[in-house]
Amino acid sequence: MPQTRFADVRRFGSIDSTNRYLIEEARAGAPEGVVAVADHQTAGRGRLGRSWEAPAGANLLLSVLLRPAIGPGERHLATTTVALAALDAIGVVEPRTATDVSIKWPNDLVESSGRKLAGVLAEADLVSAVAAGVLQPPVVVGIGVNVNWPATDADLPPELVGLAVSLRQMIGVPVDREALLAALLAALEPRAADLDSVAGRARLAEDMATHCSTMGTRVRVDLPDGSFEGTATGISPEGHLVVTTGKATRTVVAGDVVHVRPGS
Ligand code: BT5
Repeated sequence: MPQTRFADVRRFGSIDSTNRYLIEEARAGAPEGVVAVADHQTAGRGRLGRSWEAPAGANLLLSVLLRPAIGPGERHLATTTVALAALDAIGVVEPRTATDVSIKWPNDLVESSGRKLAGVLAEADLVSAVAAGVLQPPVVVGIGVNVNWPATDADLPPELVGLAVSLRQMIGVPVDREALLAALLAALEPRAADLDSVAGRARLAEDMATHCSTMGTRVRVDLPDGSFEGTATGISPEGHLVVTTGKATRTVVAGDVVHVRPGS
C-alpha cells in the first residue's frame, strides 16, 4: 500500500472505545493520521450518548485522528470525509454491494431498504485546542462497519432487527475485514486531503450530495427544541442538510440533529 498519513495503525484486542483512546492521544500531542482499530469495544460510542454494538472479531471498528484547518461551521465535513472513504472502500472490496449502499445524512451508511450498515461519530476535542492555544481542535472520527455481524437477523438484539445489516448479509458470504480496512485507509488519504482546501471541501460536499439517499426525500428533522418537516434538497458547502419547507429553505446543522426520519 502506498505510504499515506494513515500509516500508524494501533491495534487493540479489546478497548473501551477507539474514539476515547484517540482523544486522549490527541491531548498528548499525537499527530494527524494515527489510526486505532479494535477487535472489540466494551463501550463503543454513538452520537448523543448512544452506544455502538458489535461482538468481538466480526466487524470493523476504527477511529482516525485528523487535525483539519477548518472552522467550526465546516466541522461536519470530517464526518463526510470518513463516510465517503468507507463508501469508496466498500465499492473496491465488494463491488456487488456498491450500488446498494448510500449515505443517510448526517452519519450513516445504509443499504437500499434503509437498514444501517455503518455509523460515523466525529468528536472535536476542544480541550486540546484550549490547551494548545489554537482555534482549530483535533477531530477524532470513528466508524463502525457491520462487516460479518450480524450473519443473520437472529444474531441481532431485538431493538436492532430491521434496523441493522452487515456486508455479509448483503452478499451472502463472509467478508475480509483486513481488506476493507486497507481499502478504507487508502481511500481516506485523498478524501482527507480534500478537507485541507476550499476546492476539496466543495468536492466533499458535492460527492456527499451525489451519494446521499436523503436527497429528494421528505424528511422530519428532530431537533432538541422541536421538529419540522420538509424536502431534503441539497448539501451546503459546509456539509449541512438543506431542507425546503414550503417557500422557505432551512439549513440543518448536523450537531443539532437528533434524528432525520422519513416524513409523512
Ligand atoms: C453512530 O451513532 O452511528 C456512530 C457509531 C460510531 C461507532 C464507531 S466504532 C469505532 C469508534 N469508536 C467508538 O466508540 N465509536 C466509533 P448513532 O447515529 O447515534 O447511532 C447509534 C444507534 O445505532 C444506536 O442507538 C442503535 O440504535 C444503532 N446501532 C448500534 N449498533 C449498531 C450496529 N452495529 N449496526 C447498526 N445500528 C446500530
